[in-house]
Amino acid sequence: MLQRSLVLLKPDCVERRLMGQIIARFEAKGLNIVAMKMLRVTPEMSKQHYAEHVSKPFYPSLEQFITSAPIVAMAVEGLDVIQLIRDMLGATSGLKAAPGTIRGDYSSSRQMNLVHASDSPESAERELKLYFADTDFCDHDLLITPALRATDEA
Ligand code: 3AN
Repeated sequence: MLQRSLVLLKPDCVERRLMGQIIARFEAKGLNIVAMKMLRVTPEMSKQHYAEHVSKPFYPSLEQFITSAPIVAMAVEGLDVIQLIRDMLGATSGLKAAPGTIRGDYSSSRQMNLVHASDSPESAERELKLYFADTDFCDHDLLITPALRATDEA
């Protein structure tokens, strides 16, 4: 099924100048970036984004981190892309993420794990609205789509 996922290149990714390498992995996989912006997450946005974690003991540290420097937000489109990107990222902690995954290759931390991606269609819908207005999306069919998958794979 064609889906969209909210992907964040977190402050550690921006600070470590790994943005290009991470984006390149999504592009090489054949995924389609349909919206993108750099921004600073505010404490209010953090509380909305991490609503499930707000009452947990580690939340203050998480908020401090995610608001500490700019991030890059992207809407990434592709077939079954929500689970696919989670698989590309690997386990939450870079120490546990399998080699070959983005976190497994570039992170050694649970907090500084470089990239966030939506974990379900419901999360994706909620999170995309937090970062993007309807007018931010650039819908376009890539000319190379026929080279990426068969027409009956949609
Ligand atoms: P993912 O980014 O893989 O969806 P989440 O949403 O479970 O992972 O966690 C988001 C962030 O919350 C993590 N990157 C980490 O900074 C923090 N976090 C999650 N679980 C814990 C925990 N048990 N102890 C400390 N921090 C945590």
